[in-house]
Amino acid sequence: MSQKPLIIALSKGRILKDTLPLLKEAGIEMTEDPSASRKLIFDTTREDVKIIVIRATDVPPYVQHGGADIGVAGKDVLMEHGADGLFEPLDLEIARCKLMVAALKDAPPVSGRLRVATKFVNVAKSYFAQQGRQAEVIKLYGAMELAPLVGLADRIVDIVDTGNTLRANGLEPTEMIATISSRVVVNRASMKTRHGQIQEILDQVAKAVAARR
Ligand code: PRT
Ligand code: MG
Repeated sequence: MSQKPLIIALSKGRILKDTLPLLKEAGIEMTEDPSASRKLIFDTTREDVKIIVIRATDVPPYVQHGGADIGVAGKDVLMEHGADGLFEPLDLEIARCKLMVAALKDAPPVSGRLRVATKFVNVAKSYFAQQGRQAEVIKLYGAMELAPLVGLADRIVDIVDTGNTLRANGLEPTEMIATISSRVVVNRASMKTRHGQIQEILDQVAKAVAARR
């Protein structure tokens, strides 16, 4: 049977590092070290599976539009992108962190319109709207922590793990939006047309996740 290979999308960094041991339990191992290569598509020990390595924020659109059948993405990235065209069948319980609002330490409450800097524009807008708070959301692509220091924003919405990055910049978390971990997402059409192949992988990975608890 020479069906086209199943494509799994992972992002460089902690998701790749923490997902590979789980995929190994499904008999899927990369045959080449991706950090030592400029390639973007990689063979695995399973002839019917390839792995692509892309930006974290590109995983949802790749899977949604069928560039990959399966992907792994942080819940933060999925919340920001939206769930259109994606199944989210499995929590891998890796790359855990929190999505939080933060402010300058001991910042006074803001009356009226809050200026919020973040790369999570959709999440921030809906969070403040839900609370009936007026917010002007400023889209940034990095160094969110800087924005309150230079008066660009009153608050930021960002990922917090240890809190060291906030502390190092004189900031503190003020509100928790969501607890985050990485999820498996599956293209809706692939889930139907390649159900057996995908479900088998999901079952084996789920077992590996459970075994670590
Ligand atoms: O770096 P790039 O722009 O390519 O993409 P990315 O930053 O989204 O990728 P990556 O690999 O950094 O993160 C992938 C996923 O890991 C995120 O989508 C989260 O779901 C999850 N994750 C877990 C984290 C962290 N922990 C984390 N600590 N993502 C980012 N951070 C950063 C955070 O942005 C902040 O700058 O680390 C800093 C905070 O860490 P502490 O420990 O100082 O609080
Ligand atoms: Mg990063």
